[in-house]
Amino acid sequence: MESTGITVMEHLLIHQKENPLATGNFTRLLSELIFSAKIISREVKKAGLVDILGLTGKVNVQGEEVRKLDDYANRILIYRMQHAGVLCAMASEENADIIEVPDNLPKGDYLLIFDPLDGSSNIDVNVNIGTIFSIRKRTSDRAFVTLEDFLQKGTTQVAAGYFLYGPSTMLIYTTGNGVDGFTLDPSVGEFLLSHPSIKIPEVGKVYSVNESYRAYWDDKVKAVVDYFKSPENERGKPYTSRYIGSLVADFHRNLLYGGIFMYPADKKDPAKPHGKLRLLCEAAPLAFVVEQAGGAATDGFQRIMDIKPEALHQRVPLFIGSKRDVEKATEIMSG
Ligand code: P6P
Repeated sequence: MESTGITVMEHLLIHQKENPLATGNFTRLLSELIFSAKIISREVKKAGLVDILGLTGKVNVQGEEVRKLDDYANRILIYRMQHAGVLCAMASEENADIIEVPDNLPKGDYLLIFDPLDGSSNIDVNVNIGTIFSIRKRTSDRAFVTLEDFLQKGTTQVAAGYFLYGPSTMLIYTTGNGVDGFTLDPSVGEFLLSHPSIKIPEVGKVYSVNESYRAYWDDKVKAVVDYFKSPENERGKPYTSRYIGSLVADFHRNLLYGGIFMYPADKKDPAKPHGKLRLLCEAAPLAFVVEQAGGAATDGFQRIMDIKPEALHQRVPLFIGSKRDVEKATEIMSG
Protein backbone atom coordinates (compact mmCIF):
# COMPACT_ATOMS: atom_id res chain seq x y z
CA MET A 1 0.00 0.00 0.00
CA GLU A 2 1.44 3.35 -1.00
CA SER A 3 2.04 6.00 1.59
CA THR A 4 -0.69 8.62 1.41
CA GLY A 5 0.34 12.19 0.82
CA ILE A 6 2.35 11.66 -2.36
CA THR A 7 1.30 13.83 -5.33
CA VAL A 8 -0.67 12.40 -8.23
CA MET A 9 2.35 12.88 -10.51
CA GLU A 10 4.64 11.00 -8.09
CA HIS A 11 1.96 8.29 -7.98
CA LEU A 12 1.95 8.07 -11.79
CA LEU A 13 5.74 7.88 -11.98
CA ILE A 14 5.87 5.17 -9.29
CA HIS A 15 3.46 3.14 -11.42
CA GLN A 16 5.24 4.07 -14.66
CA LYS A 17 6.89 0.61 -14.95
CA GLU A 18 3.62 -1.26 -14.21
CA ASN A 19 1.48 0.91 -16.45
CA PRO A 20 2.22 1.16 -20.16
CA LEU A 21 -0.13 4.15 -20.11
CA ALA A 22 2.09 6.19 -17.86
CA THR A 23 4.08 7.30 -20.84
CA GLY A 24 5.03 10.94 -21.19
CA ASN A 25 1.93 11.54 -23.30
CA PHE A 26 -0.51 10.04 -20.82
CA THR A 27 1.15 11.83 -17.94
CA ARG A 28 0.94 15.09 -19.92
CA LEU A 29 -2.75 14.47 -20.68
CA LEU A 30 -3.55 13.83 -17.03
CA SER A 31 -1.55 16.83 -15.82
CA GLU A 32 -3.39 19.13 -18.25
CA LEU A 33 -6.71 17.67 -17.11
CA ILE A 34 -5.63 18.28 -13.50
CA PHE A 35 -4.63 21.87 -14.25
CA SER A 36 -8.01 22.51 -15.90
CA ALA A 37 -9.77 21.05 -12.86
CA LYS A 38 -7.78 23.30 -10.53
CA ILE A 39 -9.00 26.32 -12.51
CA ILE A 40 -12.60 25.04 -12.49
CA SER A 41 -12.34 24.30 -8.77
CA ARG A 42 -11.17 27.86 -8.12
CA GLU A 43 -14.18 29.26 -10.00
CA VAL A 44 -16.63 26.83 -8.39
CA LYS A 45 -15.38 27.82 -4.92
CA LYS A 46 -16.13 31.49 -5.60
CA ALA A 47 -19.23 30.94 -7.73
CA GLY A 48 -21.41 32.65 -5.14
CA LEU A 49 -19.24 35.76 -5.14
CA VAL A 50 -18.94 36.64 -8.81
CA ASP A 51 -21.46 36.86 -11.54
CA ILE A 52 -20.87 33.43 -13.06
CA LEU A 53 -23.91 31.88 -11.52
CA GLY A 54 -27.17 31.79 -13.31
CA LEU A 55 -27.88 31.03 -16.93
CA THR A 56 -26.14 32.01 -20.15
CA GLY A 57 -29.41 32.07 -22.07
CA LYS A 58 -28.02 29.25 -24.23
CA VAL A 59 -29.45 25.72 -24.51
CA ASN A 60 -27.07 22.81 -25.10
CA VAL A 61 -27.40 19.74 -27.28
CA GLN A 62 -29.13 17.98 -24.39
CA GLY A 63 -31.84 20.63 -24.45
CA GLU A 64 -30.64 21.81 -21.03
CA GLU A 65 -30.14 25.47 -20.10
CA VAL A 66 -26.39 26.19 -20.00
CA ARG A 67 -25.21 27.81 -16.79
CA LYS A 68 -22.29 30.20 -16.90
CA LEU A 69 -20.08 27.87 -14.85
CA ASP A 70 -20.95 24.96 -17.19
CA ASP A 71 -19.90 27.04 -20.16
CA TYR A 72 -16.76 28.27 -18.40
CA ALA A 73 -15.67 24.75 -17.44
CA ASN A 74 -16.34 23.51 -20.96
CA ARG A 75 -14.29 26.29 -22.54
CA ILE A 76 -11.37 25.79 -20.12
CA LEU A 77 -11.22 22.07 -20.84
CA ILE A 78 -11.51 22.44 -24.62
CA TYR A 79 -8.85 25.18 -24.79
CA ARG A 80 -6.29 23.51 -22.54
CA MET A 81 -6.76 20.02 -23.94
CA GLN A 82 -6.51 21.28 -27.53
CA HIS A 83 -3.11 22.76 -26.64
CA ALA A 84 -1.88 19.71 -24.71
CA GLY A 85 -0.40 18.11 -27.83
CA VAL A 86 -1.58 14.60 -26.88
CA LEU A 87 -5.15 14.49 -28.22
CA CYS A 88 -6.47 14.01 -31.74
CA ALA A 89 -10.06 14.96 -30.80
CA MET A 90 -12.52 15.27 -27.92
CA ALA A 91 -16.24 15.12 -27.20
CA SER A 92 -18.06 17.16 -24.60
CA GLU A 93 -21.52 16.66 -23.11
CA GLU A 94 -22.08 20.33 -23.97
CA ASN A 95 -21.20 20.06 -27.67
CA ALA A 96 -23.34 18.40 -30.35
CA ASP A 97 -20.38 17.17 -32.44
CA ILE A 98 -16.85 15.94 -31.83
CA ILE A 99 -14.24 18.66 -31.25
CA GLU A 100 -11.13 18.24 -33.37
CA VAL A 101 -7.69 19.57 -32.51
CA PRO A 102 -6.98 22.33 -35.08
CA ASP A 103 -4.30 21.46 -37.64
CA ASN A 104 -2.05 24.28 -36.42
CA LEU A 105 -1.76 22.61 -32.99
CA PRO A 106 0.27 19.50 -32.08
CA LYS A 107 -1.77 16.28 -31.93
CA GLY A 108 -1.51 12.87 -30.33
CA ASP A 109 -3.37 9.56 -30.35
CA TYR A 110 -5.64 10.03 -27.35
CA LEU A 111 -9.36 10.78 -27.43
CA LEU A 112 -10.98 12.56 -24.48
CA ILE A 113 -14.69 12.44 -23.66
CA PHE A 114 -15.99 14.55 -20.79
CA ASP A 115 -18.90 16.08 -18.97
CA PRO A 116 -17.38 19.41 -17.94
CA LEU A 117 -19.61 20.12 -14.98
CA ASP A 118 -22.10 17.42 -14.09
CA GLY A 119 -24.82 18.25 -11.60
CA SER A 120 -24.85 21.86 -12.74
CA SER A 121 -28.45 22.36 -11.61
CA ASN A 122 -26.96 22.25 -8.09
CA ILE A 123 -24.43 25.04 -8.69
CA ASP A 124 -26.65 27.84 -7.42
CA VAL A 125 -27.38 26.02 -4.15
CA ASN A 126 -23.77 25.09 -3.36
CA VAL A 127 -24.18 21.33 -3.70
CA ASN A 128 -21.21 19.17 -4.86
CA ILE A 129 -20.71 18.99 -8.63
CA GLY A 130 -18.12 17.26 -10.76
CA THR A 131 -16.20 16.77 -14.00
CA ILE A 132 -16.32 13.26 -15.49
CA PHE A 133 -13.71 12.10 -18.02
CA SER A 134 -13.03 9.10 -20.23
CA ILE A 135 -9.73 8.58 -22.04
CA ARG A 136 -9.38 6.32 -25.06
CA LYS A 137 -6.72 5.67 -27.65
CA ARG A 138 -7.52 6.12 -31.31
CA THR A 139 -7.80 2.78 -33.14
CA SER A 140 -8.34 3.84 -36.77
CA ASP A 141 -5.39 4.73 -38.97
CA ARG A 142 -7.33 7.23 -41.05
CA ALA A 143 -5.68 10.59 -41.59
CA PHE A 144 -8.58 12.27 -39.81
CA VAL A 145 -10.74 11.52 -36.78
CA THR A 146 -14.35 10.52 -37.31
CA LEU A 147 -17.35 9.90 -35.06
CA GLU A 148 -16.65 6.16 -35.38
CA ASP A 149 -13.44 6.63 -33.38
CA PHE A 150 -15.65 7.66 -30.43
CA LEU A 151 -18.39 5.03 -30.79
CA GLN A 152 -16.38 2.34 -29.04
CA LYS A 153 -17.35 0.07 -26.13
CA GLY A 154 -16.46 1.10 -22.59
CA THR A 155 -13.97 -1.77 -22.47
CA THR A 156 -11.74 0.24 -24.83
CA GLN A 157 -11.24 3.00 -22.24
CA VAL A 158 -7.61 3.31 -21.16
CA ALA A 159 -8.42 5.56 -18.20
CA ALA A 160 -11.47 7.20 -16.62
CA GLY A 161 -12.43 9.14 -13.54
CA TYR A 162 -13.90 12.29 -12.12
CA PHE A 163 -13.13 15.46 -10.21
CA LEU A 164 -15.50 16.21 -7.34
CA TYR A 165 -15.90 19.85 -6.30
CA GLY A 166 -17.17 19.70 -2.74
CA PRO A 167 -15.94 20.64 0.74
CA SER A 168 -12.65 19.51 -0.76
CA THR A 169 -11.77 18.97 -4.42
CA MET A 170 -10.97 15.36 -5.22
CA LEU A 171 -9.68 13.37 -8.18
CA ILE A 172 -10.70 9.71 -8.44
CA TYR A 173 -9.41 7.74 -11.42
CA THR A 174 -8.35 4.40 -12.80
CA THR A 175 -6.00 3.30 -15.58
CA GLY A 176 -7.15 -0.32 -15.24
CA ASN A 177 -5.00 -1.12 -12.19
CA GLY A 178 -7.44 -0.32 -9.41
CA VAL A 179 -8.84 3.03 -8.27
CA ASP A 180 -7.01 5.75 -6.34
CA GLY A 181 -8.34 8.96 -4.79
CA PHE A 182 -6.47 12.24 -4.44
CA THR A 183 -7.47 15.33 -2.48
CA LEU A 184 -6.41 18.83 -3.52
CA ASP A 185 -4.37 20.60 -0.88
CA PRO A 186 -5.07 24.24 -1.83
CA SER A 187 -2.16 25.47 0.27
CA VAL A 188 0.29 23.82 -2.13
CA GLY A 189 -2.01 23.40 -5.16
CA GLU A 190 -1.30 19.67 -5.41
CA PHE A 191 -3.59 16.63 -5.47
CA LEU A 192 -2.26 14.33 -2.72
CA LEU A 193 -2.98 10.59 -2.47
CA SER A 194 -5.69 10.34 0.19
CA HIS A 195 -7.64 7.18 -0.77
CA PRO A 196 -5.27 4.52 -2.15
CA SER A 197 -6.76 1.36 -3.74
CA ILE A 198 -10.44 2.19 -3.24
CA LYS A 199 -12.69 -0.89 -2.97
CA ILE A 200 -16.49 -0.60 -2.93
CA PRO A 201 -18.22 -2.84 -0.33
CA GLU A 202 -19.68 -6.01 -1.95
CA VAL A 203 -23.10 -5.21 -0.48
CA GLY A 204 -24.13 -1.63 0.16
CA LYS A 205 -26.41 0.15 2.59
CA VAL A 206 -27.62 3.02 0.41
CA TYR A 207 -29.95 3.19 -2.58
CA SER A 208 -30.06 6.31 -4.74
CA VAL A 209 -32.91 6.98 -7.19
CA ASN A 210 -35.32 9.85 -7.90
CA GLU A 211 -38.52 8.27 -6.59
CA SER A 212 -40.66 11.15 -7.83
CA TYR A 213 -40.60 9.30 -11.19
CA ARG A 214 -42.23 6.11 -9.81
CA ALA A 215 -45.39 6.67 -11.85
CA TYR A 216 -43.26 6.58 -15.03
CA TRP A 217 -41.41 3.33 -14.22
CA ASP A 218 -42.37 -0.10 -15.50
CA ASP A 219 -43.22 -2.85 -12.99
CA LYS A 220 -39.70 -4.35 -13.06
CA VAL A 221 -38.08 -1.04 -12.03
CA LYS A 222 -40.67 -0.64 -9.27
CA ALA A 223 -39.83 -4.16 -8.05
CA VAL A 224 -36.10 -3.31 -7.99
CA VAL A 225 -36.58 -0.17 -5.92
CA ASP A 226 -39.07 -1.93 -3.63
CA TYR A 227 -36.44 -4.65 -3.01
CA PHE A 228 -33.95 -2.13 -1.62
CA LYS A 229 -36.66 -0.47 0.49
CA SER A 230 -37.88 -3.76 1.93
CA PRO A 231 -36.71 -5.43 5.19
CA GLU A 232 -37.02 -8.74 3.23
CA ASN A 233 -33.89 -8.08 1.17
CA GLU A 234 -30.62 -9.97 1.64
CA ARG A 235 -29.46 -7.43 4.22
CA GLY A 236 -32.56 -8.11 6.28
CA LYS A 237 -33.26 -4.40 6.58
CA PRO A 238 -34.09 -1.50 4.26
CA TYR A 239 -31.27 0.39 2.54
CA THR A 240 -30.98 4.06 3.42
CA SER A 241 -32.23 6.46 0.72
CA ARG A 242 -29.70 9.09 -0.36
CA TYR A 243 -30.15 11.15 -3.56
CA ILE A 244 -28.87 14.67 -4.08
CA GLY A 245 -29.35 14.93 -7.82
CA SER A 246 -25.64 15.25 -8.60
CA LEU A 247 -24.40 12.03 -10.22
CA VAL A 248 -20.74 12.45 -9.28
CA ALA A 249 -21.59 13.18 -5.63
CA ASP A 250 -24.13 10.35 -5.37
CA PHE A 251 -21.72 7.94 -7.10
CA HIS A 252 -18.74 8.95 -4.94
CA ARG A 253 -20.64 8.48 -1.66
CA ASN A 254 -21.81 5.02 -2.74
CA LEU A 255 -18.29 4.12 -3.94
CA LEU A 256 -16.92 4.72 -0.44
CA TYR A 257 -19.89 3.57 1.68
CA GLY A 258 -21.34 0.90 -0.59
CA GLY A 259 -24.70 1.14 -2.31
CA ILE A 260 -26.49 1.38 -5.63
CA PHE A 261 -27.29 4.40 -7.80
CA MET A 262 -30.12 3.97 -10.28
CA TYR A 263 -31.35 6.13 -13.13
CA PRO A 264 -33.76 3.73 -14.84
CA ALA A 265 -35.58 4.14 -18.12
CA ASP A 266 -38.83 5.98 -17.56
CA LYS A 267 -41.78 7.34 -19.52
CA LYS A 268 -41.63 10.93 -18.22
CA ASP A 269 -40.03 12.31 -21.40
CA PRO A 270 -40.78 10.57 -24.72
CA ALA A 271 -37.57 12.12 -26.08
CA LYS A 272 -35.56 10.27 -23.40
CA PRO A 273 -37.02 6.73 -23.19
CA HIS A 274 -33.72 5.35 -21.83
CA GLY A 275 -33.43 7.80 -18.94
CA LYS A 276 -31.35 10.96 -18.67
CA LEU A 277 -27.75 9.81 -18.32
CA ARG A 278 -25.31 9.63 -21.22
CA LEU A 279 -23.39 6.47 -22.05
CA LEU A 280 -20.10 7.93 -23.30
CA CYS A 281 -19.49 10.79 -20.89
CA GLU A 282 -21.20 9.54 -17.72
CA ALA A 283 -22.12 5.83 -17.54
CA ALA A 284 -19.06 4.31 -19.24
CA PRO A 285 -16.34 6.21 -17.30
CA LEU A 286 -18.08 5.59 -13.95
CA ALA A 287 -18.59 1.94 -14.91
CA PHE A 288 -14.84 1.59 -15.49
CA VAL A 289 -14.12 3.14 -12.09
CA VAL A 290 -16.68 1.05 -10.22
CA GLU A 291 -15.58 -2.23 -11.83
CA GLN A 292 -11.96 -1.48 -10.98
CA ALA A 293 -13.12 -0.88 -7.37
CA GLY A 294 -14.84 -4.30 -7.32
CA GLY A 295 -18.35 -3.09 -8.15
CA ALA A 296 -20.60 -3.42 -11.19
CA ALA A 297 -22.62 -1.35 -13.66
CA THR A 298 -25.42 -2.45 -16.00
CA ASP A 299 -28.29 -0.93 -17.93
CA GLY A 300 -30.54 -3.39 -16.13
CA PHE A 301 -29.74 -6.15 -18.60
CA GLN A 302 -26.13 -5.95 -19.81
CA ARG A 303 -22.78 -4.67 -18.61
CA ILE A 304 -22.40 -0.95 -19.37
CA MET A 305 -18.82 -1.53 -20.51
CA ASP A 306 -20.01 -3.97 -23.21
CA ILE A 307 -22.48 -1.56 -24.85
CA LYS A 308 -21.35 -0.33 -28.28
CA PRO A 309 -22.60 3.25 -28.68
CA GLU A 310 -24.67 4.09 -31.77
CA ALA A 311 -24.61 7.87 -31.18
CA LEU A 312 -22.35 10.36 -29.41
CA HIS A 313 -24.98 11.47 -26.87
CA GLN A 314 -26.74 8.15 -26.51
CA ARG A 315 -28.58 7.85 -23.20
CA VAL A 316 -28.68 4.63 -21.20
CA PRO A 317 -30.44 3.39 -18.05
CA LEU A 318 -27.88 3.04 -15.23
CA PHE A 319 -27.66 0.67 -12.26
CA ILE A 320 -24.21 1.16 -10.71
CA GLY A 321 -22.47 0.44 -7.40
CA SER A 322 -21.89 -2.50 -5.05
CA LYS A 323 -21.50 -5.73 -7.02
CA ARG A 324 -24.11 -7.76 -5.15
CA ASP A 325 -26.65 -4.92 -5.26
CA VAL A 326 -26.25 -4.36 -9.01
CA GLU A 327 -26.44 -8.13 -9.63
CA LYS A 328 -29.70 -8.26 -7.63
CA ALA A 329 -31.18 -5.29 -9.50
CA THR A 330 -30.19 -6.81 -12.85
CA GLU A 331 -31.62 -10.19 -11.80
CA ILE A 332 -34.98 -8.58 -11.03
CA MET A 333 -34.95 -6.47 -14.21
CA SER A 334 -34.05 -9.47 -16.37
CA GLY A 335 -36.40 -11.88 -14.55
P1 P6P B 1 -33.05 14.19 -11.95
C1 P6P B 1 -27.57 16.49 -13.18
O1 P6P B 1 -28.34 17.33 -14.03
C2 P6P B 1 -27.73 15.07 -13.70
O2 P6P B 1 -27.33 14.95 -15.01
C3 P6P B 1 -26.92 14.12 -12.81
O3 P6P B 1 -25.83 14.73 -12.22
C4 P6P B 1 -27.95 13.69 -11.77
O4 P6P B 1 -27.70 12.39 -11.26
C5 P6P B 1 -29.24 13.70 -12.57
O5 P6P B 1 -29.08 14.67 -13.61
C6 P6P B 1 -30.43 14.09 -11.72
O6 P6P B 1 -31.57 14.00 -12.56
O7 P6P B 1 -33.95 13.79 -13.10
O8 P6P B 1 -33.16 13.22 -10.79
O9 P6P B 1 -33.14 15.61 -11.54
